[in-house]
Formats: sequence, structure tokens, C-alpha cells
Amino acid sequence: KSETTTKIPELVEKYESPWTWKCVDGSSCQRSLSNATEEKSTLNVCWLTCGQYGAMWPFPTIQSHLGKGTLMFYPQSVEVTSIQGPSRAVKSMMGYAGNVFLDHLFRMHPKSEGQSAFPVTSGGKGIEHNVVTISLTAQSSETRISLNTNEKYSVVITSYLEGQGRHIHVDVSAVTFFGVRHGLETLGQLIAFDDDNESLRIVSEAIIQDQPKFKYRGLMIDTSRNFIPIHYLKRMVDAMSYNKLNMLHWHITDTNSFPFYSKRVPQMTKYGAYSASQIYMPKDVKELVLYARLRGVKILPEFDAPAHAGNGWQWGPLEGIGELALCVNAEPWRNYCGQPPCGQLNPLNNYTYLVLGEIYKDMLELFDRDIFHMGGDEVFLQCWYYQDEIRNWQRSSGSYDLMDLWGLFQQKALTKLKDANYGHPITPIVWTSDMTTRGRRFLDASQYIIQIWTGSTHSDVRSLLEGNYRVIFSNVDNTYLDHGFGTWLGRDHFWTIKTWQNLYDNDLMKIAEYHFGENATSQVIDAGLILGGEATLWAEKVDQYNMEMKLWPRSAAFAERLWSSPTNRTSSVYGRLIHHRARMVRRGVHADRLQPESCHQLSGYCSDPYS
Ligand code: CP6
Repeated sequence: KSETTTKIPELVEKYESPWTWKCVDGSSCQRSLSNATEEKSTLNVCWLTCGQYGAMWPFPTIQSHLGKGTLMFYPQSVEVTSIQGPSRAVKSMMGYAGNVFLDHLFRMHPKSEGQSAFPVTSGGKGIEHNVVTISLTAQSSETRISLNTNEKYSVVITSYLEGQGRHIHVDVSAVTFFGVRHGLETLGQLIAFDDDNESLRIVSEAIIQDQPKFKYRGLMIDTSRNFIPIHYLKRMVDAMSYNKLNMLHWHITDTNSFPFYSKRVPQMTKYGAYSASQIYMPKDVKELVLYARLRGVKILPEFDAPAHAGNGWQWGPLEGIGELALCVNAEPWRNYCGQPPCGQLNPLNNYTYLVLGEIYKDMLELFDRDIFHMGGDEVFLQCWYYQDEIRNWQRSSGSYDLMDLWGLFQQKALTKLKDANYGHPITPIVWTSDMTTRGRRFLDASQYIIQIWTGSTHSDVRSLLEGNYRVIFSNVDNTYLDHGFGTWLGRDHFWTIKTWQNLYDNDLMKIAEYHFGENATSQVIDAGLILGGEATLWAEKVDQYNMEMKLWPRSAAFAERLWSSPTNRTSSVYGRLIHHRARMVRRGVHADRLQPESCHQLSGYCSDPYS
């Protein structure tokens, strides 16, 4: 046997667990004292099937029937035998997803530490005859995720005796490739490592039908405050795919640094990147977009403007085209911006729009062209107010409300974005701001999606929905994975750190009910205005070394909130989350730990005290 499977022989002989294993829903799955290997090892993975909850995360919404039994198999006896799809592209994507799935099986050995390290020789206990075949079927030729993508899928597992072993057949069907991929994800959750036999076990019989309650299930990462190497963004995509999250909102640029390489305006990184090696090149971005697409994740770029823009924009005067950004790194910062370092685009310089348009073109060439985040948050009108150029504009235009200037900026920027997309339809997203409160005349509700970052009880929530805006919830009271900031605000953390329970309990339906009472269902929910939610990881205090622990498993909690939209936090949640977190760790995600290992037995003292 290979080194990775070595056990201490005496211990294997004598080992008899004192623990009582319980199901994730509290029902019984007692460990028997029988020495029969088959029975004992069934108990080792009893959480896989007992109580009809399994360890599925996020939990399926339509139907989930699991048989009581499990069957052993080796990953090398699994085969994808049939791929049915409407086009070559979709079929090859399914083939790729099938390989990703198989790779996960090979990484399920507990000592693999995220590598494909499953011993290739079988244990020779007569179970090598159990064979798993998988067939994948999709109907639609869609290859990109949009807000209309059908993510519904079904997984059916059946098994029958064949020769000396059993033939286990899995049927994964969906409308789109993205549904099929979700199906494979769920299938992976119906398989666990059996420690006694050093094999895998699969639920012998299952019928799952599933679809998400919300179509936008996102995470945001900020790569301007601190640069995060593309490799770690891929790892983030991997973990998102395990949770059926489908939108990675990439806050690429901000005032602090400009790491996006623009081939049309290379000055941006020349002046704005932290270093020559902290730059995202077009090749890296393309690779990430494709990598994510194959894992059911859309990469949604944000180019924040007119605020949160500074470093990278200083080259204007050097090349004789004037100031593109104002108050860059100005001090005292409190006079010019909400958070240092300051910087806000110059709305009176026509070159500002020219440069914006060129960068939009560069971005749209690399990302999907249907949705784009324009930022629009935290504009600090004082920055503009202190400029002579702008005071003169106020006098000559007779427009003393600087909201008008901001509105003008937003309209011109949108025109540039549309031009950069050669007139093809594109949906802009903006953050809530003074514009979504007092300047709503500049934002057409039939075009814009609003990302709400105010508190969930803020009156804007109600008035935006009444104004028929489609919204995404990133409400600061519950969905911020890190509040960033730092010592300049006089304390290290401004808000208390949110727990997984806070994220889990951020019920979008209840937020709607808070604002609309009984009428919430008919007025808001049926209208489909609530697209979903997004947890945000601002990166003032984050880089690749601590990001995964800040992201996971709290974002997993939010993923179930968005996929399943449960009415409350039921008793199965904690147990399933613990197993799900362990599964993510086995796949190489450095997720935060929630409890001592003794709690895998879910003794009373371990249970979630809040549910
Ligand atoms: N950066 C940008 C930030 C924040 C926002 N935009 C932010 C504001 C308040 C809190 C956390 C983050 N750091 N560009 C607001 C959307 Cl509490």
C-alpha cells in the first residue's frame, strides 16, 4: 500500500469508537459494536444518508429522496458513459465538468490534502466490481451564464446486481450545461470517503430535483486595496462552485491601485499598479473567465467611477490632456473623500470620458458583455466643490447642485459603455448612493440594477423596489465578510464581525416583508425585482493568505440562503455545514474551523445554540 494509506496496525485491530454518531437532523444513526466490516464502515459515513438530509449544501429545493444504503466503489471504476447535448461546445463543456468531478473523487482520500492522491490499487476486498456509470444530458446550447439561465437539474441514482458486483448508474439531466454542472456538484455530495475500507461510498439510490430560489448568487472580491494573484481568484471560483454560487463580482480597481492592464491605456497600470508583477494581464483575465464559466461562475467586472478612482489616473497633465482625476491622495482626506486615499474623476475634462470608453472596450473584450458594474458609490461632492474649474462651471451653467454634475457624468459614462459594446444591449449595475436616493432621475429603472449596500432596514430599500428597480442585496448589516478600513478611522474594525449565522439569517424575503408587510409577496417578490444577494469581501485587510478563511464557510451559509431560501435555520443546518466545511477543506479550501472534531458526533454541547 502506498504511504498515504498507512495505519498503525495495533490501533486498527483494537479501535472501537466510543462515539455515538448522530444524523444531521438529530435522528439516530447509532454506531453498532458489530465487527462486520461492511456494517462498521457504513456507520462511518452514516451522515451521508441518514435523516434524508445527507450532507447536501445548499439543500435542494424541489425534491430530495435518499435511499438508506450506501455502496463502496473506487474512483478509478467511475466512467462518464454518455454525454447528450445540442452542440459540440456544450458537450465539450460537460466533458470538462465530468473531469473536474472525477478529479474531486480522486482527491477525497483524507490524506490527499487537496491533491489527486487516491491510491490507484484497490483494497481487494471484493468491492472492485462495483462500477459507477454517469450520463449527462443538457438541452440548451447556452454556454454563458446570464440572468435568464435555467439552472434546474435532476440527479437520479439507481443500482442493480451485475456479475460479481453492483452496477451503479447516475443520470444527471438539466436544461443547460450550468444545470448539469450543479447536478454533478450535488452528486459529489452524495459520495464520501469510507475510512475502514479506504474506498469511496455512494448513496445507493437517490432522486434529487433542484433549482435555485434566486438567480443572482454572488460574492465580491476587491483587488485594489491589496493585489490578489489570479491563482487565488481561481481557488475562490472553485469554492464558489462547491456552493453553487454563480456570480463573482470583481471590484478590480479603486483609488488605492489600478491592477487591470488596459492595452489601449497602458498608462493606467504604469502609474497605478503596486508593482510590475501586481498586474492582471489580458491573458490571465481570459483564462479566469473561461475557468469560471466551466465551473458555473460568471466573472462580473466592476470599474468604479467617478469616486474610488485615483492612483493610475495621474498621467493626464504629464501628457498634456489635463487632470483626469481630482484630489488624488489629497490630505486631510476627510475633506475630500469618505475613505483614504482620496481620488475622484474630473467630470469636466472630455478626456476623462475618452479614457473611460477605452478601458470599457478593453474590459468588454475580456468579460461577458451582458452585465457591467459601473460602481457609482461614495461620491464626495466636496472633492469637486473645492476645484476652481468646477466652481466656474457652476456659475456658467447656473447649476449649483453638484448632483447635476454627477448625473451628467453618469449619463456620459453609460453612453461610453454602450458604445464600447457596439450598441449591443448591456445591463449596468450601480451601488446605492446619493444618486439612488436623491438623483434617481439619472437612473432609468428599466436599465439599471441597483446593488444595495445600505442596511436592510434603510428606507431606500423600499423606495427602490417601489420604483421598480431590480436589486441585489449586499446589505452592510449582514453580508459584509470584512468591513475593511483600518487604523485611520481610529479603530481597527468598525463593525462587529459577522458570523455564518448572520449571513445565513439574512433572509431576503423577510427584508421585503419588513418594508412591505403582508403585501411583500405580491408587490415585490412576484415581480421578480429581487434578483438575489452578494456577500462582499473588501480587501483593506485581506490578501491571498487570509482571504479563504474570511470567505469560508460564511459564504457557504449565504449560498444556502440564496439557493434554498429556507424560512428559518432548521436543526439540520449546523450538522450539514460542518460536513460541508470538511468537504471543502478536503478539496483544498482553507475554510475556517467551526468546532472540535468530537462534534462530528453532534453531542448536545456542540449544537448550534442559535437555531
Ligand atoms: N470601498 C468601496 C469600500 C466600501 C464601499 N465601496 C465600503 C464602505 C463601507 C463599509 C465597507 C466598505 N471599502 N469602493 C462601499 C460600497 Cl462598512
